[in-house]
Amino acid sequence: MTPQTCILYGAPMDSGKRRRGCLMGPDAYRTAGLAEALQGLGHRVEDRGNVGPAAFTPAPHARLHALEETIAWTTALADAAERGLQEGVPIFMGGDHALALGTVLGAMRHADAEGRPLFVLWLDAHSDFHTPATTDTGNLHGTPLGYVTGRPDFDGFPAIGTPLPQENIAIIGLRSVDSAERAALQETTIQRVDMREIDETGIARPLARFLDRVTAANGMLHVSLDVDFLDPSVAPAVGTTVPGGATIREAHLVMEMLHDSGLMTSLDLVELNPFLDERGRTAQVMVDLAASALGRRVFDRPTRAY
Ligand code: B3U
Ligand code: MN
Ligand code: MN
Repeated sequence: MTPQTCILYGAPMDSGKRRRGCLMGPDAYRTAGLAEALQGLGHRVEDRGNVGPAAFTPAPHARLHALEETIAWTTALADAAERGLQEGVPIFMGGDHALALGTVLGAMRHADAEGRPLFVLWLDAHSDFHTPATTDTGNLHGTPLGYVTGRPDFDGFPAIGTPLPQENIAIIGLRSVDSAERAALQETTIQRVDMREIDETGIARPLARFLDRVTAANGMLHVSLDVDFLDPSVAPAVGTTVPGGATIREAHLVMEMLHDSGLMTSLDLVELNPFLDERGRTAQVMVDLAASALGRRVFDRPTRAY
């Protein structure tokens, strides 16, 4: 296995939704031994501490929750992602999924500078394809894919330049999509893989189809792993549990295929809410999944019981 430089950033962002607790995520990953797990695989690991939002002035908003704070995080995280990608594989320890407004933007800037296309793999029960105008909840963690693909109404957010092409995105694990998102998604070429398709064909086939496209384009690949991609029975520490999610086995297979492909250039670990966890088990599952994405093999994973 080729050793890599893994650069850990804590992103204790909690502004993407109302239910609090994701700000404890980075320390839960540290406590569960993310750095040590990656070091144990032979990688160089640097924990750069936590990113913080740029300066902001909160203002009341009729519909959107914590808009100014979310914009401030977006600015800071885009910079961190862009810098991290120049030096290694940045891994963002979230924080809620609104952090991907920034990390994907930073990855887009980096890919642009490299003259390579960026692809995004979104592992999630939700499609996160809202805009600030379509969200029912006002929770901006439901909007990052809308933002990076250039959908309208992201006033105040950093300009995204050239939008991420829809055909460079796959969302795997879908089982909770709002009607406005569904209508918008159906007009796109985003590869949408719901739990039914996974049940019918297995998870490897649609993932391989996507990874083949990344390889053919010599693309960079940002992976955004939402805790709720997993079934709540194995990953309870998330505010938006949706039954019927991926199993531990399916999730590890995804991560192992990502590693085998050699394509992943950056990673988000999002929506872990340690306040809702059971003795750290969800944090440990997420650490194990990250380790699989960075080369841990099944025969050297006898470490712990869930
Ligand atoms: N689509 C809903 C629910 C949701 C999206 N992302 C998460 N939950 N984690 C919304 O609020 O936009
Ligand atoms: Mn999400
Ligand atoms: Mn989700």
